[in-house]
Amino acid sequence: MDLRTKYEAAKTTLGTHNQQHLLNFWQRLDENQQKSLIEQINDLDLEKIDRWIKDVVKNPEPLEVPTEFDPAPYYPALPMPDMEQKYALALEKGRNLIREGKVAAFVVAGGQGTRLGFDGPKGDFPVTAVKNKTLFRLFAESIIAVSQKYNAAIPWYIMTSPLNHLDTVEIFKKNHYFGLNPADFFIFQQGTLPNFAFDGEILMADKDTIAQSPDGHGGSLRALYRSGAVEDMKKRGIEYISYFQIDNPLVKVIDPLFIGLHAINNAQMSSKALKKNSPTEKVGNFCLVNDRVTVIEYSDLPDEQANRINPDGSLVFELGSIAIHIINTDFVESLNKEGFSLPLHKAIKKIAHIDYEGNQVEPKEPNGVKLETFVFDALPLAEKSVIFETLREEEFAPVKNATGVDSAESSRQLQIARAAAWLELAGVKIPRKADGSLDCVIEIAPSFAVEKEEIVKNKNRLPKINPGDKVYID
Ligand code: UD2
Repeated sequence: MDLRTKYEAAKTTLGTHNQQHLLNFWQRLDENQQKSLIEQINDLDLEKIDRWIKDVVKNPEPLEVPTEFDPAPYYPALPMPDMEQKYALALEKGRNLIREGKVAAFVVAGGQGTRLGFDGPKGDFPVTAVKNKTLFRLFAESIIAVSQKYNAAIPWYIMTSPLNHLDTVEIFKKNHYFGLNPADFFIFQQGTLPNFAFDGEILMADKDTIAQSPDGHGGSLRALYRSGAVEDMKKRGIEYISYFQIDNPLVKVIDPLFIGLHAINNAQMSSKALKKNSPTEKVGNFCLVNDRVTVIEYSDLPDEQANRINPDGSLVFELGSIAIHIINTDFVESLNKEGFSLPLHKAIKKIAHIDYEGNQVEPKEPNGVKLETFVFDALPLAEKSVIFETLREEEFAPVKNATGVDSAESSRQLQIARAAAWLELAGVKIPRKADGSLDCVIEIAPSFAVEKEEIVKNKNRLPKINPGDKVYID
């Protein structure tokens, strides 16, 4: 089909879906721009988009919130005495699966990091307390450490988005993959979804470019499949995907106990959870809806439910999601083969675009809708799903904001506190000020320990720490 014919066909189709304005500047585009725009238009599923506009973009209450739900059962961070044997079995199982090369690491790193105010992929943000290692370097070193410990390859899959893909590839190349074997490194892009004005018109970012944004971390489930990552995993014999976010330097990238609990329960997708620090903390809540594990967003959990208290004083809905999952490769494959879809969440945003005259508009107020899918919405699609509690001080120190809560500084303090707690376990005296706060800065390299048990094992190699010291242990 020549370009003219393609244009005519697109014009007719767009006309029937009230989106003909996408071609407003056709005459002013050169041939390459015209080709690119036609490709973008042909990639739009306009039938689906019509439904999204009606059901989500223009609908003030797009998502149905379940009305009947219970708290979800979970495995506590520390086993009750009657469960100790099960935990021991699970740990052994997890370790064996890693040893057998059946586990891969997977980070979602397609987000924009706008809140952090960092210009570049968030993975390139320096986070550690002494060496200022970036998130990418820290995770790479953790993967290498686990891989050496178990004498097994642990491939690392990284999802980016069109916003940061090329920069991310460049960072890894420039840094020689931070010591990883490039053969065990697989990077791919997530999908995008068009941005809408409130009336449902698709916005144009430029005369030849449709305004689009990444399709949310839920897009990872499709992108893993479409990119060939799942096929690559199957070739390697990877059965379990250890999913984490780019923003949490304390995450146990590969956690044998979590993997083992998931595996011995024959689960398809499992989650780590934290006890919330307040009834309305801004994290998703783990619930059971129709017997399936479901995350209900904090904004959707009615206050009277959020505040419900058990007889022992604990919260009924006490568990929050911190976006750490184990997902079976087979589960991702079967979702895609069955043509699954996740609910679309809408975010009302300021979206830069061009107007009908082609002038750039930088809105001061929200002017449109971005759509996203969330990975935890796949949990109810799993027949079996395990929740494993982890401890905040052990595994959660996200870097999200420039200052204050969940900032680089708060994360750094939490990283130092965990390092200090690990050393204290091994009998090291940690200098503290009169008010009890730490009087030293400590960073433990993943090559030295990725779990506290390794610190205890390497006791004899630990330094003495004096007040005011800055110590890097590797
Ligand atoms: C997420 C969870 C929240 C809690 C918290 C823990 C949602 C809606 N909320 O909040 O419940 O678990 O994390 O830290 O998820 N990403 C992509 N592509 C996208 C969008 C995001 O790869 O299109 C990645 C992003 O790079 C990051 C992660 O997903 O690694 C989380 O994204 P976020 O910063 O938007 O999530 P947040 O902090 O709102």
